[in-house]
Amino acid sequence: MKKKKNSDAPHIDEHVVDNMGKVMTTNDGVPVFDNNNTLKVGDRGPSLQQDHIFFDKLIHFDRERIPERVVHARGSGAHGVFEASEDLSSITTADFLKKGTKTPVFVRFSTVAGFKGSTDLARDVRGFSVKFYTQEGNYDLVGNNIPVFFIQDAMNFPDVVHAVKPEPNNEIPQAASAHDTFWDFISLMPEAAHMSLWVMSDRAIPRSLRMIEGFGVHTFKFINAEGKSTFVKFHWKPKLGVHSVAWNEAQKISGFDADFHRRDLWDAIENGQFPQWDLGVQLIPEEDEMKFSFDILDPTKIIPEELVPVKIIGTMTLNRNPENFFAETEQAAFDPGRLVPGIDFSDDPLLQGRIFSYMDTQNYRLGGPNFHELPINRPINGKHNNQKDGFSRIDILKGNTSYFPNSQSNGCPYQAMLKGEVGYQTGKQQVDGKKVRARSNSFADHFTQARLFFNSLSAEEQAHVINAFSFELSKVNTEDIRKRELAILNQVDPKLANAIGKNLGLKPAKSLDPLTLQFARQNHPNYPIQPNKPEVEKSAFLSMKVKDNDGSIKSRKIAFFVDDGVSKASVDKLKKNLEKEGAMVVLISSHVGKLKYKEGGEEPIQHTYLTDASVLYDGFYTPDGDSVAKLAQNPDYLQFINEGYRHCKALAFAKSAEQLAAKSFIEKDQGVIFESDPNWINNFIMALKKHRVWERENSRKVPS
Ligand code: HDE
Repeated sequence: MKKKKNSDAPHIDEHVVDNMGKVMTTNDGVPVFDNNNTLKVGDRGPSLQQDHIFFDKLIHFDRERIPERVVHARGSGAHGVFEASEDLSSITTADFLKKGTKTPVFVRFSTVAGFKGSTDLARDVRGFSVKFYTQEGNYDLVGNNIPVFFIQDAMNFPDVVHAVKPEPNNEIPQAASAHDTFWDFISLMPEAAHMSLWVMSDRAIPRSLRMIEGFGVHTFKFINAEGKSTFVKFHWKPKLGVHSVAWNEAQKISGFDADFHRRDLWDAIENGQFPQWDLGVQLIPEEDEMKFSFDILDPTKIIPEELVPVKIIGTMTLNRNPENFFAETEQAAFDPGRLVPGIDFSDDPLLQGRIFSYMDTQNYRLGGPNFHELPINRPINGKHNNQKDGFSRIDILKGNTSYFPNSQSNGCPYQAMLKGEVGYQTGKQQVDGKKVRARSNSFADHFTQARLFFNSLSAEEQAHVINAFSFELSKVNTEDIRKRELAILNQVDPKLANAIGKNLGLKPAKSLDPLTLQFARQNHPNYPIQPNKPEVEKSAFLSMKVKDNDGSIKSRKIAFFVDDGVSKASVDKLKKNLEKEGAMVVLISSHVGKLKYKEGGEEPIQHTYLTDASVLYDGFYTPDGDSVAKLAQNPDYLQFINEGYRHCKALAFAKSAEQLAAKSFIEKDQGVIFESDPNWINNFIMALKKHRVWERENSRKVPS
């Protein structure tokens, strides 16, 4: 497919270099005659120090790596466009939010804990960073796929990161929270209870980056033309729905394809299946700041959508893969401090700390203060100021002034206010108080919303949370840590704590561990306090369970088990119906090369029982043909279908292949579909739309 240029972002396109048909040169543009041999004294003699061409090549190579991000090191990016759909003019002056405005964007998704080369399917939060190249400068919405955070104050951030990262003595484990130091920290910080439930839920093991929600997490402010503020929470809602894999599956995907999410995003965009999200906002008038049972400045709290509905204000479409991973995805610098007129910070103490950290980290990671000039970071409307010099300066400033005020350049660049223009305006806010290092009492309820989250999940999702906690805490070596965490979970919900306790051989304590209490009282001396009565006990928006008559199979991957002699008619019949719904069919055979059809004719094939595994697919079909007899003898095939069944996926069998189900551990249910069933194609599609037959999970854990 021919690459589409993103004409919306010419500042990036103009830097794309095409080597096609060009002679190789040094970095100074000198044509290279021989790129195979260093300069030597005789063809068997020592090399010469005057080989400037060789040094030019090696010196660059020696410096190819830059420091990876200290968190969110592993990421995947894509370009796209955001189109605003609502009139928000009474609430914000933000130009890019004016109805009908189209703004180019670059998005980077990431995991948090793992190193740059770690697996995509780690149990972890996903970063969801969006850079809007607006006409009023760049705006970065640097969020996550989980709406709350572990900690309330930025001061604890390096600690929570050190705790989750590989332990410092042996640098084990990679991209995993299932170890002592993480749970040591979490079990001493009751404020982490809410987020820890989200990370132990299926949200932390997405099926695809195209199927995650995004949240700004903190409360921000919209500012209107009169300078009036409205509090705002940002939400990204994926058009494909929110879906996850099973934990057993996630662990196997990490082995079969550590790039599973990166590949999925790349392939979808290359195939023209552009992922889309609606951008939604929860708007809270300034006067309502203190109206809720929780504090809207506390980043460990959500505002349930039942209290403040999410209003959709636009749609983002990702439609172009980067040309070059390093130049774009790796060098992209996001910063929650990068705001445009009409948007402002709230006083959330976690957000306040972030305002400093990102610019600082980027100055270090990207080698100095000129990272704004890299094509991926450049504002589309240009930048004009008196800042100059520094490592790797790209812009060439004209004239003899680089100060303000000046008369020599007619006072330019001028301040917006001097010509009656509106630049960035901070929302007016009355601030009055003593300087203190302290935490507000309104931040001291740590369990009510953790309970709200757990109560809002389906029975299957709750079971997954219990299993995830049991897995992680079983990997913890220190029993005191397990006990402390169980005591925290007992405050959230005894059902949850007892179920996990059973798996750990421990009875959860009734009250918090004295050590946990000691740490909590450092922030809230009268801890625990009596929490306010919550407005809602359940929120319908927190569960990922697919509702009846909902769901889609667009871009889902369905494996067809074939071999030489398979019936083309049988393959084509289902393939046509699945493709009509937007799904992708992949043929899997015993060899690559050409597949021979029973009816004659051949088809190129690239996937085999050797290269692939059930965990890489959403559903399965075994068509008719002479291939059925071969599959009956193929243990890899049987493993495929057993594992697909164990992971609660839909499986369909053509008539002559129905007997193969009997050779496996598969039992008939609503996700196991036989061609002899009436309406089988429709039933298969319906089962795929449900994403998983989770009900199968507990009763049918089959060997695979
Ligand atoms: Fe970040 N975070 N963070 N963070 N964060 C970084 O910035 C930091 C927090 C988030 O795709 C770093 O350029 C502090 C919350 C994303 O490039 C660093 C605190 C949320 C990304 C940093 C937080 C995030 C980062 C590392 C607490 C969700 C990836 C490299 C005060 C709303 C951006 C970099 C990308 C990256 C600091 C907390 C999201 C070190 C100090 C809460 C998505 O600056």
